[in-house]
Amino acid sequence: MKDDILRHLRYGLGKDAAHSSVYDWRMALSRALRDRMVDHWIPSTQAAYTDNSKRVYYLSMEFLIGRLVEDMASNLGLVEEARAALAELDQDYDVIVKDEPDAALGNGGLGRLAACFMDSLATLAIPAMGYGIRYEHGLFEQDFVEGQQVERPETWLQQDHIWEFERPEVQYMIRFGGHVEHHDGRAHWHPGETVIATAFDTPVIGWKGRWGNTLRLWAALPVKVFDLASFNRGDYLAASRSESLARTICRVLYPDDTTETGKELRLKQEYFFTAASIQDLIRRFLTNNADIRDLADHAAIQLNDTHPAIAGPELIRLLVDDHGMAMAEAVTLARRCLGYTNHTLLPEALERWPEWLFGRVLPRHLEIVREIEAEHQRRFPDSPKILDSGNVCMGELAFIMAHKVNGVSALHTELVKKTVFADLHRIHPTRIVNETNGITQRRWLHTCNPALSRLITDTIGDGWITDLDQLSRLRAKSGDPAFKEAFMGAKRVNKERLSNWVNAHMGIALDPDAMFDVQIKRIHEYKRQLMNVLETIALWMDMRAHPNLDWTPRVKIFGGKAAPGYHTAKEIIRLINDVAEVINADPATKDLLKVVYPPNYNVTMAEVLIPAADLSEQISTAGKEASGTGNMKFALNGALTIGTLDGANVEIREHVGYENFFLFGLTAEQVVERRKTPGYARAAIGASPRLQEVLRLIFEGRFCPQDPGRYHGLIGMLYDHDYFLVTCDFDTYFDTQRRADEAFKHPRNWAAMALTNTASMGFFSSDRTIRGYAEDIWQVSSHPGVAEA
Ligand code: 26V
Repeated sequence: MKDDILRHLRYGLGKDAAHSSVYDWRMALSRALRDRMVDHWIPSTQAAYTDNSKRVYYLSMEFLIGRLVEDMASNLGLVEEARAALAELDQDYDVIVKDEPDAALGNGGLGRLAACFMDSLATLAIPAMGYGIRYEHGLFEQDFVEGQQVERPETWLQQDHIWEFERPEVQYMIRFGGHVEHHDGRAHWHPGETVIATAFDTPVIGWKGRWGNTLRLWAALPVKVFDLASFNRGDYLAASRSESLARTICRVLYPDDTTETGKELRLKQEYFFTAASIQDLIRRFLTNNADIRDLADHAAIQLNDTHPAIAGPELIRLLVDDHGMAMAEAVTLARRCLGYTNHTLLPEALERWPEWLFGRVLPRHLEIVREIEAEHQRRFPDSPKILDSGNVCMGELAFIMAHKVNGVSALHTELVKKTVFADLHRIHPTRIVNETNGITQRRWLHTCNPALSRLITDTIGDGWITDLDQLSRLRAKSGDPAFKEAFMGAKRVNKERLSNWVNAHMGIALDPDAMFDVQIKRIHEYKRQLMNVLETIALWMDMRAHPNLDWTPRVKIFGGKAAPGYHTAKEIIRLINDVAEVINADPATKDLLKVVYPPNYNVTMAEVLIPAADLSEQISTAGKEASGTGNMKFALNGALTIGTLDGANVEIREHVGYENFFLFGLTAEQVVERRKTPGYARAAIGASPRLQEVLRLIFEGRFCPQDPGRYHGLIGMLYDHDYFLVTCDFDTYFDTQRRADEAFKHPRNWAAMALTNTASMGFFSSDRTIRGYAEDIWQVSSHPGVAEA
């Protein structure tokens, strides 16, 4: 390893050891690791090819992979070797891995799930390919200026991204616009513009290198670099038109995960990567197989939400227009290949494209959608429509074109059946299935929490790394004082690590003995960060009013970004920061309460925050959070959850035991009922002197004396349009927090609850989720694996 690092330093980077920066060392280490990855990757790829295995194609607009060096070293079992080699070269492994930028090609849960799935697919040796977009700029970076979110472009590709291999030989023409002619019994699409999709491949190696898959991200190239004829005619814009479309299409990740944008560029991004992926998988199929009618026996295509839902019409287009298949047969074959995962019930996040826009960008696809619609309406006259009120409804399209549709938690799947797809579920009663989300324990325990990981392995061996159910053997230890002490010792190490980080980066001194209470996720009204900050204020007021009570010291930690155009979410961010400033400066509560909101929350920050948490905030309005996956990461790392009966919280609580979970709040059904009661928010506020007091304080400008009216809009909203029922759940939330305070005063008891959480999380491994998809949706099996290189 040492020789390899030095060789890469010299011949890959043109540097000698004496004059190398941390960046140079990181590049050299990464290349040395990459060589070893390739030795597992190529045999896997070859084996899948020679065996003509059925492959999974996971189509996703987002892959939130984060840093890779540690993950790769860990999956290859090379962490200690790399550390030792670098030490001999007078370099610190931990410093070097922290130099890596975080690849943020996703917004949140949906993108991170895709990354966890890639890890599990490789570990389970299921031949698979992830397909997505190689954005030039990932999710924006967040700064706070006077407490307000400011966005800066993210620039991960300004450094060499050495994990990827450019594949200039893999290119597909992607066409847009123009018109369609029908003659010779065929459709002929004459596009208005064309770009080239070209591939960049990143190997994804599973545990101990038993198998390797590929994450293939598409970038766009112009068909003509420059149109000299137009330029010479003086038409300078036309001369670079193709270049400018190619440059914009992969330029930036859309940072808004709720509001329907209706932006043409987003539709083009979706079609661009989907069309390239479908062409690519058909080409791969045809190198090994003669009859396109066998495609479904070799390709399972999974749509990560509706973003790639154009895959249905695109596949049909290729089958009919290029392979001469009859339309009805093509629809049936496409359906046998396709599965669709729904990740949200929020109506504003369900994609709908104005028909005129859709037809302008994809005229042939609009014809095909009409045929799919006509065929479905003929068979099921009372079916909901894909083409509805001048829109193309991508949810209905994905549902009708998939042989299986899945929700991401038990509760969410039931709600999918009862709400968004109730009518389609009646027509196709066996199509909807549940695959509760999961997380990879390799990144979210083994790598991010070395202290706890070591303790677990010393206690039960390392089988849990690929079989998380083995953690249940820790349950017997909940009465073992020595083990509980060691368990809380690991937590303590992580809390100190976080305290040092907060002190260094924000100048706030934390007490590692305080309860670390963490809410990290995108800022959304339905996730109710607002309720958390209101509770923080209420607690602070109580502490000031009764200084001699036996308070449990708390650190309230927030993290998360708001979509740049989401005004209310940005106000909530500002309020948290304003409240933090006032509370952190209060001498009366300085040993009891701190509020910390580090800017630019991302995967890397999560890896530090989650292992250090005592309490995990999962407090969404019931019925709104499809699953959540952060909730699983916290519980796995021994945090207790305070939460509502929403998403996967329901199943987490079943697994860890009701007594080890702080439950509060209205149920999904009660939420629906309560909204029908006129004036429900004013009634809830009227019944809660504590909430009145908190709202009064904010309204009077206690947290922004220089601009006292700053939050009048936000408070007014709570009185009159509290759609997410912050006011209704506030009192029970406050009381439940006090129960958590009480429990935290009994460390041995708390330790037993915390370790029971860890011990009960086997079910929430993404390995289990992927096995579920493989059996219920994809009909694929694990490969025996390749010999270790
Ligand atoms: C929607 C849109 C709408 C148009 C603009 C761009 C864009 C980007 C993403 C989305 C979908 C957001 C859906 C989502 O992220 N759902 C989350 O999925 C997680 C994984 O299943 C789940 O744990 C979370 O509860 C759910 O909110």
